[in-house]
Amino acid sequence: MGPSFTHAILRTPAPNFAQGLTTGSQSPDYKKTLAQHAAYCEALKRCGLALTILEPDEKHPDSAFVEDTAVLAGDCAVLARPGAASREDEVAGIRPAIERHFRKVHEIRAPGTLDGGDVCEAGRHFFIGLSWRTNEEGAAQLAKVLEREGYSTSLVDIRGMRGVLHLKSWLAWVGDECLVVTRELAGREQFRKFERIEVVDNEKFAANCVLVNGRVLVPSGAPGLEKSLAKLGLEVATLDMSEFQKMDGGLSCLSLRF
Ligand code: CIR
Repeated sequence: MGPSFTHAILRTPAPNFAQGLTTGSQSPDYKKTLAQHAAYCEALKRCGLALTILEPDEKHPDSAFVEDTAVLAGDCAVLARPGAASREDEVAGIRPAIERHFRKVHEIRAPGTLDGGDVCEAGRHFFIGLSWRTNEEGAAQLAKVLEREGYSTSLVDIRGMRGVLHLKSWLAWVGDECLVVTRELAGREQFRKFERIEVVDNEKFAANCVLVNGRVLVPSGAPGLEKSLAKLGLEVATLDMSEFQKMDGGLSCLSLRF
């Protein structure tokens, strides 16, 4: 079992979406980006969520990746402090929507940095990634808030690893005690108590999948993972994420779910 969500916050990609940060060399097509975003919104609605879709923000080409701006835990929200300078002010843009829904709103403060993509909820436990975006101070501030709220936390250092932006690029929780994880991370001590579905190397991008009200949203092109999830009795819905992947973004990054 996983959490039951009623809402999600998203932001429509701006026309200059292709000017965001990326390690890739292919430029996303804007029309296709919008179509994929619309399909993603529809998928969330089919999972029973009411959506708040914020206006495109051309000042911040990466702002469709709303997940990086906050961490949500029960009735408590923590505004993040993104580690990339070009994304820092995205938090001011998400704050009103968060404050509308959450009574308790905390924030990560300098010199801490933290991207929501580095934070993976797994029931009453949170894995917090240390990455080139999330530093030790940011992770410690978040852990303190979460522990006060009754969650346990553990740190997962991914700083020395090639080809991974955020912890959740390579890790997802799909309910109960089960994680989806890449080969590189599967052996980490922090995941020892969990059942692990390891994605094969050519489906690595699909480790960023999302459990929403009993259904797992998976990027298309990962038949192996789809099969493994189906074996666990999980319903799977696939979504074409190609244009977001060109900007190093995964499926989870496009929404804040609560
Ligand atoms: C960035 O580099 O910040 C964006 N282009 C992609 C962010 C993806 N977010 C995520 O994985 N949580």
